[in-house]
Amino acid sequence: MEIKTIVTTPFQDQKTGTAGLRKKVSVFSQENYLENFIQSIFNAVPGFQGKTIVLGGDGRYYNAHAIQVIVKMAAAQKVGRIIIGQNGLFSTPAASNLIIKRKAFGGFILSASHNPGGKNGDFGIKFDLSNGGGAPEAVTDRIYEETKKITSYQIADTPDIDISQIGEFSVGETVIEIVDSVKDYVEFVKGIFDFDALKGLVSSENFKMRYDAMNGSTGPYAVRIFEEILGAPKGTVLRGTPMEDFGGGHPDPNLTYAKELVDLMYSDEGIDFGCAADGDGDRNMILGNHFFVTPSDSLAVITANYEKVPYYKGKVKGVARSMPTSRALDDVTAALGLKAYETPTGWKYFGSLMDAGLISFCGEESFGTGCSDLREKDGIWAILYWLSILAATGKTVQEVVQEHWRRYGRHYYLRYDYETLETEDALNFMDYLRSQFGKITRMGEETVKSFEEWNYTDPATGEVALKQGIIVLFESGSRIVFRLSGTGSSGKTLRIYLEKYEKESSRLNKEPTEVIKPLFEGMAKAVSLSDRINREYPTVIT
Ligand code: G16
Repeated sequence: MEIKTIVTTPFQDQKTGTAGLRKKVSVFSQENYLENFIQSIFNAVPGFQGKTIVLGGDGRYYNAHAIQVIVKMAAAQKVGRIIIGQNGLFSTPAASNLIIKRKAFGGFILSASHNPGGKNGDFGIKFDLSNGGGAPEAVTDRIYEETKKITSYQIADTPDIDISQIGEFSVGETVIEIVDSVKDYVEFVKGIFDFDALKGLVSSENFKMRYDAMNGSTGPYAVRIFEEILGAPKGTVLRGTPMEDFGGGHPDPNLTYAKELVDLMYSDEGIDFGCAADGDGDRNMILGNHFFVTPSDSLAVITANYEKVPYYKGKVKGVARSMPTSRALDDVTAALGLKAYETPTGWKYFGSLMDAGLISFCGEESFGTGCSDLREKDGIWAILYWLSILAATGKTVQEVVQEHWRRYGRHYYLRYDYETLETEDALNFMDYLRSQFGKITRMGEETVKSFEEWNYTDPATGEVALKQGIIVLFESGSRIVFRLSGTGSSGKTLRIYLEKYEKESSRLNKEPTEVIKPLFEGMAKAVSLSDRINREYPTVIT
């Protein structure tokens, strides 16, 4: 097998964001763009030779091509073994599980997660380390440095491989192992949850659930777990076929993009439990009948009920949330005497806390929840966890959450996203906010207690991440966070996270929009939001 060295020139825009490199397919399909990035990973992270790696993705457009390129480039590096999901499919948590289980050196996850797919959509690559989690910033910075100075890459001159059949064969010195994408992940969740108890609930005639796979990677996982193993009727899994363009949809499980599921849950069909996962299966949404659980509340409820999942009984010592995630979790950790950690946005920041044994659960307001048994967030894990709570308590989703609010109070919470802003407007706005630290003392009815930049020091590694968001804390306990997204593929996305705490029992069941509105309006006026970002309305409110 001949190994070719191809001369190339660097691209200047291969800096990874919150979760890997995400770009439009048209950007990735420029000559040598993908190859440069992959070679930069090999250059920045020595030691691939002879080792095992995991490779797969969410089935979006460009995955099939990228897999062939990565196989040939990995063969050129004399990687020992490449474990590939059949047809190239792995959900992100399933890939993380395999990296850990097979003690792999790392993994390439091909996904732009919840971003739209197809020829005109996004593609992405995330490099995970041997702990099964996204490479930390120290590593991604090294990769970025390599992308800026790369002059050539190596690639094996060999035909494309067949990834449609389970089995093993070789490309040069590299063994290719095509595996059932679902099997190991099913074993993983079976090791955590009581499948007999879950079967009792899920297969019961009195319980109806729907799982929206959004035509992403989790369809086959959900069919196997919910329909085939737990006995839910056929048709429980909606949009279960993975598609290159996610059926033209936006595979993000929230009230806007999983609208059909939401409509079903708010109809008179009498569905008890609704859930969805995103394109690569790491995000999740939980719904009850006529009821939506915010991701921040979901994390708090999961933590508050950890003794209901026998596997976690007595095991949970600490829990983490990303900074913008509501502080509902903090009430629970304080009451249960658990250690609480606050990290920057992005799952990779939880990894070191897990590696240090500090946390068992973690979550983000962006529909991410997970556990330290993996290093990626995990939609199906969260869904099985919720089903376990329902099975153990015999309560509905709504009853579980409302009981939680009565005990701990409710953190009303909304996130306003302003997508594809002009980069200059967005950056200027953040600088303007900085210029107002200590100057703005009131926003509408609220009195400002503090207004500052949030910087982070990892308690396990001492690593520092600066400027991870701007926080306005009010005397009332309300809070607003501003930050720019690190996952967008064009322009800038401004996220504004608004939170208001309520303990008074008569005010626990209000509409979040109604409760948050004055907080938003007071802020918008105080900082002249629309004028500064040149945008009247948010693109999405979640
Ligand atoms: C967004 C979310 C983050 C999340 C990240 C990656 O980042 O706000 O909480 O960690 O996406 O999520 P996924 O892997 O599901 O794409 P950002 O920087 O756009 O806010």
